[in-house]
Amino acid sequence: MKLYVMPGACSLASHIALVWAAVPFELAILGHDDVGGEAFRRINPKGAVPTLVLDDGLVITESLAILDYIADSAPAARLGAAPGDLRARAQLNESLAELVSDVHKAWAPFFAPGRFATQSAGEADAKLAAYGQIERQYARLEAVMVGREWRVLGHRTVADAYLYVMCRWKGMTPTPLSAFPNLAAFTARLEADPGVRRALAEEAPA
Ligand SMILES: N[C@@H](CCC(=O)N[C@@H](CS)C(=O)NCC(=O)O)C(=O)O
Repeated sequence: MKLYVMPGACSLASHIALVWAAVPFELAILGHDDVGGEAFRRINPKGAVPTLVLDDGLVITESLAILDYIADSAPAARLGAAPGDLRARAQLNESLAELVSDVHKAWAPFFAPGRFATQSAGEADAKLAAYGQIERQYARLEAVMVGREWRVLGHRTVADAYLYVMCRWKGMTPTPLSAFPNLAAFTARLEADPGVRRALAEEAPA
């Protein structure tokens, strides 16, 4: 299978998950222009990463679907719920849905303020409003992580890969991640993880 990513983007979570899953994959590293370009839109018309293309040609988009697929394809790696454990699956999906929707989307006015203002003068305000939304999301995640090593299920899952990426992004806002000690400790643990280190190295510019 082939995973399309942009360095440091939300696609890093799928990249980490594939490394943890220990399944063979090819990595395609794209820049912003490639992601929005015509050639890539023929693969994923949404022009977004992550995009996973299976060996039989099936294209899977959306982090939640990709992470779920990776977890299910490598049961031995225990990155998801145990087969048939509906309660655990619901908990995992709940945490993933919250990360890919509420948390990721809180960043939208930060990354693309122009989409949230009708005049360029409003863009700075859109960004400021984003900080408020972002703080609320991270305060909630911080509370969830009190006394927990992993985001959900009591063991490492694909949700940890995504939470890690969201924690990395926090450094781009006025309030640093260190203001959230449980998230900072989680991030430090993941930064020491060999799979995370490999994925980061693979995405680092040559
Ligand atoms: N709903 C999608 C969102 C994917 C998304 O927004 N990806 C961003 C990177 S984090 C992207 O590809 N943006 C296009 C660009 O920046 O050109 C998912 O969860 O996978």
